[in-house]
This record gives sequence, C-alpha cells and structure tokens, in this order.
Amino acid sequence: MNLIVERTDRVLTVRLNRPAARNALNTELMTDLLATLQPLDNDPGIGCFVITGTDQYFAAGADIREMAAKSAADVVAEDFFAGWEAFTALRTPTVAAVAGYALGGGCELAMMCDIIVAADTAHFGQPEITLGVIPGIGGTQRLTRLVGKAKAMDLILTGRLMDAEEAERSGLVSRVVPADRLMAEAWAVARTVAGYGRAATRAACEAIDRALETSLREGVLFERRSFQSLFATADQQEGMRAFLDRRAPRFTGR
Ligand code: CO8
Repeated sequence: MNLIVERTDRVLTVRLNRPAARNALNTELMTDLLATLQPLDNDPGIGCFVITGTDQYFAAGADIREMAAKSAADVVAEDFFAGWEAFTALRTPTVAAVAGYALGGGCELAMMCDIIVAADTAHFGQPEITLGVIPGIGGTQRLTRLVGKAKAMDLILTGRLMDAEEAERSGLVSRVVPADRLMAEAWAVARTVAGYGRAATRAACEAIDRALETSLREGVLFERRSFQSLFATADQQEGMRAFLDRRAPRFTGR
C-alpha cells in the first residue's frame, strides 16, 4: 500500500508510504495518489488536502530504480512524468507537511502544493545533477520562481540540500515548526482553510498561481474578475453579513 489516507472533518490527509524506498515516487504511487485525490476534488465535504511523508522522508524523489532502465525513446514515448500535471490541476487547496528529506521529485511535489509547512528536520534539494540529469517535474521552473535564480542555480547545479531554516528564509516554505508539532500545525492550517468558502479559497489559489505566470496588469485583471465573480456566491453574502452582525460566519460552500 503506497498511501495511508485519513479523512477528518473537512481535511483529507495522504501519507506517502513506501518506507523501503524512502517514499520514492514511482508511477504506481503517482497513479494511486491521483486516484485518491481526483474523485474528492469536487467533494463539497473536503476543503483541504494535506500531503505528508514519514518523520524522516517526505519523498526521496522520482524512483531511480524505475527510471534507470528506461531508454530515451521510452521516456519520450511515455511522456515520462507528464502524469504529474494532473496533480497541479487539482483545485482543492493543498498543504505539504514536510519532515526529513524532500529531494528531487519530492521537492517538486512539495512545490506543487499551495502551502509548505516544514519541520525543523526538513531538507530540500534537487540533486538530479548527481544522477546525470536535471529536475523533470517542474523543479527548474518552480524553484526559480519561488526562491529566485541565484538560489535555484546554486541548488540545482551543485545538488546541495538546504535545511528548513534556509528554505524559509528563501521563501520556499511558509512556516517552520519543531518536528513534533508538524502535523498539528499542518492540520491547523488545513482546518482553517477548509473552514472558509470553497469558491473563495479556490479563487485565491488560482489568482496567486497566476502571479507566477503572467504580467502584473493581466494578473490584477484576473484577480479583479475573480473577486467580482465571488459576489455570485452565498458565502460572500454570508461572510459580509456575519461581519456586520458581529457573529461568526457559517460558510456552506455555495
Ligand atoms: N528512488 C529509488 N529508490 C530510492 C530512492 C529513489 N529516489 N532513494 C532511496 N531509495 C532506496 C535506496 O535504493 C535503498 O534501497 P535498498 O535498501 O533496496 O538498497 C533504500 O531506499 C534506502 O536508501 P538509503 O540507504 O540511501 O537511505 P538513507 O536513509 O541512508 O538515505 C536519502 C536517504 C538521503 C534520501 C538517499 O536515499 C538519497 O540520496 N536518495 C536519492 C535522492 C535523489 O537523488 N533524488 C532525486 C531522484 S531523481 C528525480 O527526482 C527527478 C529526475 C528527473 C529526470 C527527468 C527524466 C525525464
């Protein structure tokens, strides 16, 4: 079993579970992950996903054993790694709770999530250069956008790892917490996000992601149109009415 899945309140937690391979991301694990998340992406009872690993390994990257025997023709014909695009197409806000190693594809998976909460034991890196390749699931693009060219070049060209403190300082992770508080913190974040109106949390994710892909003018227009469209939701009316009535809002996801 590659995954351990737990549903509590409005949060679905998926724990990667290939300890013998340090949670290396093989095709089977990716398929299982997508098969778990995709049917729940539109479930009104789920407001946030949490992806995590073990205390020592978030994920040690793409599965080198699976990759090693492939030919160039194989990886092109399969469009190897293209399946991960489906993970980025999920619309439910996703929190990565990272302890230990998040390397290669593991770092890329964390970066495909919307928020990264890291334990103080976390180490991030893109060591593909040591294997004679480069990142293949978005690492050269997302890492560069998130931490800037200087740090991305340093990490990807040398293959060195950065610890949680450097990752937070560089803007890769949102928060660093003591390892024994990681899941409590990640779940607190997830429960908070899951408690808001679904249309608004999704619109926020889309608009923030748009900032990485477009000009300021286009991004601001996209944001304004999204903002305006939220006035079609019951949650907008409820949120503003509750503020004026000095009571807690009761969001329904409509
Ligand atoms: N893939 C497959 N198996 C792995 C992986 C991996 N990424 N990482 C660890 N394992 C396996 C080991 O082979 C070993 O198996 P076995 O017991 O059968 O020999 C077992 O896990 C334990 O490994 P270690 O003894 O090394 O465990 P440690 O706890 O001492 O070290 C580390 C853990 C630091 C995570 C270490 O295993 C490591 O450095 N792993 C490799 C990290 C790495 O290089 N990741 C990048 C992978 S490449 C990638 O993600 C994208 C490639 C893009 C290519 C694009 C092509 C289209």
